[in-house]
Amino acid sequence: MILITKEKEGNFTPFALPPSLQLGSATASLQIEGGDKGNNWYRFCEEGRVKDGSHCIVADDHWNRYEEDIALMKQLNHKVYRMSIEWSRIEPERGNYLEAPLVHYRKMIQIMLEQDIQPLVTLHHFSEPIWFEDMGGWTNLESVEIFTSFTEKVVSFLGDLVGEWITINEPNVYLESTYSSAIFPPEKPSMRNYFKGLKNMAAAHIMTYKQIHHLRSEMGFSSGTKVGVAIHIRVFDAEKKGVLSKLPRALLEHNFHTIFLESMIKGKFLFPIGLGGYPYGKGTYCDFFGVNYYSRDIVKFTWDPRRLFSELLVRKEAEINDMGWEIYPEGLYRVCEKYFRLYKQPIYITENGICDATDAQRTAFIYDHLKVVARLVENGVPVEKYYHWSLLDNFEWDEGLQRRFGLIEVNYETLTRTIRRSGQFYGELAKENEVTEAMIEKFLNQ
Ligand code: IFM
Repeated sequence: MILITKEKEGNFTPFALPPSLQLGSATASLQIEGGDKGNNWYRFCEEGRVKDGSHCIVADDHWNRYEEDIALMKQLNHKVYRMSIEWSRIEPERGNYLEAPLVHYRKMIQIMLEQDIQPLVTLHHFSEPIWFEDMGGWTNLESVEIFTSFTEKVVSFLGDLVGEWITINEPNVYLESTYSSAIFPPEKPSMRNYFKGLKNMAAAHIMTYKQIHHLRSEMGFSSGTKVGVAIHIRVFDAEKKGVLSKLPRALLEHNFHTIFLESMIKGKFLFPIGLGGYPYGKGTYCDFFGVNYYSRDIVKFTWDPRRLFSELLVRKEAEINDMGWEIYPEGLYRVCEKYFRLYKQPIYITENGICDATDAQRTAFIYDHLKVVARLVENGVPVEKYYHWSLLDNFEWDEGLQRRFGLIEVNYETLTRTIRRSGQFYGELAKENEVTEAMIEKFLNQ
């Protein structure tokens, strides 16, 4: 059953995707691989802290089933795929690097390339070795050097196959969830640590940006190296017009978006992680603008400094997904248009997707968001790649396995994969590069 609101029914019209746009999907190692006990999320699960009581130790068993999963990507006509490397597999103890897992990732990537699927590889996607968390994680100044060494190992081993890298995924969500709302391990709230972590993550990003370019050019690649970060960008709209609503909105904008973007793209460290200077030199430390877009929040003033004087609400009449997030495709337009104007970089939509267990909303979600992408490109905003989150249902961090983001459904008892109707739609769209009347009849108007 497709859940289409009355206003929407019959409003679907054909459209073409820009010929240069490449479609695919995204995942993260911890959320799909299973089998690794050296990371901090394994410990979090062992301590029974996941909301639905589920565990990441098996997840989708992608570590063993990656060939089947790559075949599914191919079936869905992927041109690109975003994946991540599980740090604790490579460096289970500080300074002790293992080659076998790198060989495994290499094989995985080789199979993808044989299928003409171009990888974009993330080096840090939330999970990290237990020893790293225990030394204070990103709040420890040593984290910069440690992460740079890890990056060197990985890129030296895989850099001949992979030209496109994301250093850190959603540093803003990582820090917010670790130190502000503290729903991620080690669940110790501290705004001081939020900013300490941010300063080190920004430094690590700049160092590894330079390092990846250096390593690839030493390997003889004079072009094709693209390095960036994937920032989670939300639309924050003030609840009311007055200053009491505008102020917390502006604060959030600054602390959740601007400080991250300015430091990681331009090298500019704004207050409170700096005074607007460039401690690592003025430059451009991203080759694309990586945006993870999901939703918007309405910001309401509240007398609570620990919450940065803001409370996040959802518009009353909004259509929401299973997580309660507003479905707001126009936000993707607003975000890409705004940041292209500011940073003038090609855009990769490194994540965009919906939590929808019954698959009632996902097809229309894909239709609406890709239509926005087509409009952006038509209006001169260069969106080059779109990675749907996610290929498969997976382990949604503190929410556990109950949350369903996949184009492909995973049965957690049998680990069987089944392409959802929305996945079929996405696959057809990727093949045809357009939404046709026939596709609208088949997938949307029923
Ligand atoms: O599952 C996460 C992903 O790891 C990071 N971005 C948001 C997704 C959905 O919550």
